[in-house]
Amino acid sequence: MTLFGHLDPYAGDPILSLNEAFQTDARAHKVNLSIGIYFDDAGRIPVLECVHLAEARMLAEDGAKPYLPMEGALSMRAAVQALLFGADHPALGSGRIATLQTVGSSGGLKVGADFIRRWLPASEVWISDPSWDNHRAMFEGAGIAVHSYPYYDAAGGGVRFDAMCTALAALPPRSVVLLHACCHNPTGVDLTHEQWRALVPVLRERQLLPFLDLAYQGYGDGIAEDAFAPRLLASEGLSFFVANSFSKSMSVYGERAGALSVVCADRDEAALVLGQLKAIVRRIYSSPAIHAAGIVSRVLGEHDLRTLWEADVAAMRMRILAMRRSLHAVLSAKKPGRDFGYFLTQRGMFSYTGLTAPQVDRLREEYAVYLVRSGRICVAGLNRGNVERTAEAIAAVID
Ligand code: KET
Repeated sequence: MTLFGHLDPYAGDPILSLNEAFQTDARAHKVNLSIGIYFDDAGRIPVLECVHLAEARMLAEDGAKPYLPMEGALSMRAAVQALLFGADHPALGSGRIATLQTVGSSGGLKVGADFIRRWLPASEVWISDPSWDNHRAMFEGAGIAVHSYPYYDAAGGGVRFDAMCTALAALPPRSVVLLHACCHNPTGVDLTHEQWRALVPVLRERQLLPFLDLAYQGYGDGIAEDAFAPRLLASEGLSFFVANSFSKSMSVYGERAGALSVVCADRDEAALVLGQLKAIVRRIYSSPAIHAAGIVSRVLGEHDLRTLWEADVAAMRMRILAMRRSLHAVLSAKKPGRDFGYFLTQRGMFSYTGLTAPQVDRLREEYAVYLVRSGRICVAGLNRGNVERTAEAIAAVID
């Protein structure tokens, strides 16, 4: 009897393992639409100039690298609050937001999940149908039951908003509702401003606890525009969580830069919440990364870097839109009579193509085009050199 012989073999992660498989594919013409990473027109992960300059300034200072506090760097936490809610938002002045720097927004989701398990033990979590695969895994991993609410309308391509509200209105009080603040993953289909506004009374009347995931800020309509949901919920006086990421918006995936903010009833409650979030962090990873904090606080806080960043985010968003138009044009020409309008209306990095798992397998095996088996494509993996070929491959596998 060995100690570990009884382990189940790991089946792999639907996104990360596919991305690993892509790396080992020897075909030169391979196309990676699997993972939510922004690639530039040359197919590279860009190093944004603002990030490069922030790092150069940090190096020039030759600073020591102490442990950060459990809650992360104060400069980053303050900058995150202003970014998410707007510097003038009354919720900032009232001190009712507890924000901590986390290990990516994944860290924020995990810390939030552990907090919910500990302090709201009767609460269960509802995620959209469909959602990012890891949402279910993370909350279940924290010992919380996870359910789903109606979201994507496969027939019409929009949101099943009435069904969603009806389902949420029937939940037990204090249920946690996971909502994508912008650029819904995997569908690219977001709530409109009117729908967000209509959701507020449902959340309030049922005393639900919204948990916003804001991983793609700037890829939808703009940096401030994509923060519409947290700003609205804070203005409406709701209490909620928001986990946000800089992985995509600053192209710093491996730095693990993210944050968790909890909007509370008042300053005293926020202090209580922050204290317990710190206790949770201490038990998982003790404190977050100082390099991530240095990058984010500088890019957000130093005027010249901020200006560069905003221009870069706009350029990344526009390039994705151009790829959406190219994909739409080639597919519409190849398959007349079929409606590919969803490529143009879906927002952010992802499009939900409706491709079936066998079609996805054919794309990978015969055409070296990688996408997750749900039919989600990362549009940011397309560029002027591969978009036509990719569209032709998609056209070839759909009947
Ligand atoms: N939330 C969502 C909705 C999300 O898509 C990701 C990453 C994260 C959180 C995690 O981000 P981070 O701040 O880096 O911890 N999504 C892409 C990569 C992944 O699956 O990890 C993806 O969906 O491809």
